[in-house]
Amino acid sequence: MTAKLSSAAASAQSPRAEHDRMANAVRALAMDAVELAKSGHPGLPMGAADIATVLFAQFLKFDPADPQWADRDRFVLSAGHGSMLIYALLHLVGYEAVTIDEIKRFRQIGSLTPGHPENFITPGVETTTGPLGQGIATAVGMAMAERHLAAQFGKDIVDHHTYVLASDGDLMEGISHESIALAGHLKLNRLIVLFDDNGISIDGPLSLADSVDQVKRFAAAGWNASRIDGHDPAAIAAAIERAKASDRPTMIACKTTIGFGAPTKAGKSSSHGSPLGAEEIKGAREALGWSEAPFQIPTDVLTAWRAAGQRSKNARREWDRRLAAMPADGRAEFLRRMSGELPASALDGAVRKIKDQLAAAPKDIATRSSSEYALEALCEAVPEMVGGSADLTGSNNTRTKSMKAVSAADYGARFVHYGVREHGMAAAMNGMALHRGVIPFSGTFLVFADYCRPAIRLAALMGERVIHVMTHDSIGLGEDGPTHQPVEHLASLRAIPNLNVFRPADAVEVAECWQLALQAADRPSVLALTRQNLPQLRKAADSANRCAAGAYEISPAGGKAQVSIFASGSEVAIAVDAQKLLRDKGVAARVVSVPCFELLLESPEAARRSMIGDAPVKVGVEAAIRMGWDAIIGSEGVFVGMSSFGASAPYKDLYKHFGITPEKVAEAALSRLGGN
Ligand SMILES: Cc1ncc(C[n+]2csc(CCOP(=O)(O)OP(=O)(O)O)c2C)c(N)n1
Repeated sequence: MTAKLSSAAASAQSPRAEHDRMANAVRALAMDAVELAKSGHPGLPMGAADIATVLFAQFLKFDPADPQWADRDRFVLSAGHGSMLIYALLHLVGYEAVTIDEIKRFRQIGSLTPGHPENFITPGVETTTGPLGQGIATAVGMAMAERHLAAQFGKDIVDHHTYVLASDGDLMEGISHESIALAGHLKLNRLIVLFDDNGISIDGPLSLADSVDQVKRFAAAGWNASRIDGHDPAAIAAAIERAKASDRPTMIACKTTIGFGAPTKAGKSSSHGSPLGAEEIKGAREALGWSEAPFQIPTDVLTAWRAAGQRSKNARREWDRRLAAMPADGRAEFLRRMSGELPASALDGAVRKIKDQLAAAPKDIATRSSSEYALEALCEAVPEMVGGSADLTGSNNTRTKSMKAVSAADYGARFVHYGVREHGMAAAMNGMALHRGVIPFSGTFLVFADYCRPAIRLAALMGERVIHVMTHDSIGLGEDGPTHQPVEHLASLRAIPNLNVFRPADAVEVAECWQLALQAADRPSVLALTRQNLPQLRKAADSANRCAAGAYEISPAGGKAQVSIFASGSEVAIAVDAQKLLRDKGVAARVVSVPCFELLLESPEAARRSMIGDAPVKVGVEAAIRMGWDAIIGSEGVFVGMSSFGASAPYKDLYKHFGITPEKVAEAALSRLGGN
């Protein structure tokens, strides 16, 4: 415990003493804020304070006056429970919004210092973290976006690092495996992971549950990896220097003591996640030589930290100069992409062209193929779109003809082979979106949404524009059987707030849903698409985006409707056929296509009511479970769909077997009508 020796009196001039006092300021703020809040995690900030101090005071390139500076280094606190570490740092380096009062309001309603870091609340926080493993996986996407944009716009304008502070928990999570493998494969040498190697988690010593040699594990994935003393500032600085010069990503295992400085709790899980208590804090102050009152930072320490905050001013000015010296079009394009603003007229033009072509020559193809057809035009119009697939490229149809594969030799390419790594892919997409300058879209089977879910949930929470193409969206995929046939997935995705789940019915709806997904700058989208062919139901060249309301009448009753049939995706065509059968029986039915529940349920009440209508019988048709449909058809509505897992057979047989046919829909409507 070298920091123990430090005190103002010891040797205020020596760099080591200055480092210790700066790090101790972080420790003190962390233990005092957790104490005041009566909850939180002091152990990690106290243990990792030396690592963070070296990083922020000597290496990290940032401008507290402009947290969004495009070429800043990104810092991801993957172990989000240690949030007081980043709040202390942001306050100390001079992020104006993160005042000492905000530190005192740690974990209180409306504060800038919530329990876990939230990028949409606190300036300087790059991504929401808390679910372990997500941060490091998100950082991989940030590092990918950095390399991609550097390749496209040049290193004069994009040239920064992504630093991650990761804990034992982050590295035990399975997602870390996917992410470090991808980063190693792509040789993301601007990615530097500082592993807070304290050997402690909640249950106690790591030895209870883990014996992985993390250095060997990262090395096996193609990283530089080394072990250092995480309380030795010179060793930390030297390791970061080496990392910056590397041609591969780097992991530095920094051996630390959790709760460093706490007299009885240091090195123990008791310092991990609860206030230390008054006695322990008193002892820690003595051990660290920190005599200040809670939340007091002595002038010399604050001055040193504020100077660290101004360290990148020159780099910032030079970058501004280089940006100004760029050719005007390149500069405008770079700034547009980083702002997240779409090339609106190019996008509108592309969608119009797709719809005109479909009106002229309708396509009875699978919606996954319609999506590929749309993407050919969309990706040309929107150059920030970067596609990908988790090893299902030929099935997801997310690669357009002109897209080359991203590799260590070609970061400027626009298609990512994520490998069989759905979770790592979804988190990397979050990182790309958070970095800005890229709109990531990617593919897997809808049933594997479960493998992506924690990252999709975070995208929704953060309000990030990532677009998941999820094909093979029902029993309609056929022979692969129930392991591959999603049944509950639409409902479970619709349960995530701030996520648009699109299930387009034909090629025209696909183009419209793609447009809506791209335009939703503050939420992620899922496009659920079919494997099987579907008829193109929309033959007219509508200029309006009819899917924008979430639902619309695709086939009117031609009089007062006795039955309203609501359906999504592949079942809309079934509903339209059922409508004909009903008409033959003298029953007027209307068919409403519901490509997006969320947009329908968010629309103004009058519009929603009129779309749902007042036909005495309401029928919902979707080859999935009923959950969620009652919001449209009511609890008395008739639902034709799935109530069990699927089965393995040709898809037409499955639709018959499970009773999702025009005849069954008509029958269900008639029997309810008769019963009324
Ligand atoms: C996915 C996930 N599972 C569980 C948790 C609850 N949790 C918070 S911290 C932690 C482990 C703490 O160990 P470590 O990561 O080594 O952090 P340290 O004890 O060093 O602060 C756990 C299980 C979580 N945040 N995320």
